[in-house]
Amino acid sequence: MPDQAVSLGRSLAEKRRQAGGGADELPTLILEMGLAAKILTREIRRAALVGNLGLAGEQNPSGDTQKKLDVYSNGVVVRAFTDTGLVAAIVSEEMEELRIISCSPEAEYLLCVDPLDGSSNTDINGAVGTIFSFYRRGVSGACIDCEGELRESAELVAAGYVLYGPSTVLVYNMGDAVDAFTLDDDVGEFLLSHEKIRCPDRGSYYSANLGRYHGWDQNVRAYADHVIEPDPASGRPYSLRYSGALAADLHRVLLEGGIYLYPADEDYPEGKLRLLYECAPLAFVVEAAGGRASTGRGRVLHLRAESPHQRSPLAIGSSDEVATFERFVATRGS
Ligand code: AFP
Repeated sequence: MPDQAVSLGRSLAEKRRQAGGGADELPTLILEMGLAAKILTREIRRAALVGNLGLAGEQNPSGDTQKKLDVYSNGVVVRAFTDTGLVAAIVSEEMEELRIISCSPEAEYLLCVDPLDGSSNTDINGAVGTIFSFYRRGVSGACIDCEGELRESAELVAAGYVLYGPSTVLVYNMGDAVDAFTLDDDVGEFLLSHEKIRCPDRGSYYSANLGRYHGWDQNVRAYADHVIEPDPASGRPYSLRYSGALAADLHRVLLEGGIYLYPADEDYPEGKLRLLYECAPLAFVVEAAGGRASTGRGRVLHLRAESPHQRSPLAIGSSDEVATFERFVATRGS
């Protein structure tokens, strides 16, 4: 460990000091997410030994059968943020309705979360994640009206993800820069490992479920054909990387460049991924790192959520790669 290790807590305290102190509670919320991530790290690692793998039996609001770890993770996150007194309501992949937590004036934030992203990977010891975002409420001290509280994505104030892989990494943006903290198991702290991350403008990885190729629009299929067409001058063919966990695939693209795609298809005419707790939070991170996040036809962060589990197509990653995808979508018709 370097002598000058910077913990998540110290880094957040420094950011709060630089912002002049004040009542902004975002650092407290990010720190709380860090605590939830430590608990989830422990549970994910020992799940096979304590009977916590496999199905729980219930379906979530998106129609996916919940894993035991989905249910556990949702419980950990909801309890963590209920206790802060700062969160008015939570939208979670694992809960049908927006959950009202507090109507007090201090409860200024709305949390949108996918507690365990990529849960099909749990039983095979693959990478999984937690994706989160915080919106500041327009009105405080009044009880929440479910639809009215779904803020425009552009009004996000902080977002990030936790990736549970060979190590646990927490990546977040509070509106200034994208930093990553890696959990040091021995110290028990998230320590700064990647500061002010910049997403490369170009990259030669692409990430998509090619099994859905025949359900895509011809323009999307043309793009998928384009990236594997050999053209050494432009770095093609690109290499395919797809794990089934958005947080893991996104992390590669953020650090090494490339593009992650989940376009609309015959089964998912609006796209499969959920706007509030998958697309928008990652768009907020990637754009702050100089990348781009698009539906194929416009910025993800310009979308307004009309319902908690609204879906959206997503193309995210290096700015040039996503711009090329948008050109295919725009010029080839659909
Ligand atoms: P959940 O496990 O949270 O439902 O997330 C899975 C996911 O939304 C995203 O993480 C993956 O990239 C994508 O779906 C995988 O979908 P396919 O199985 O259709 O490729």
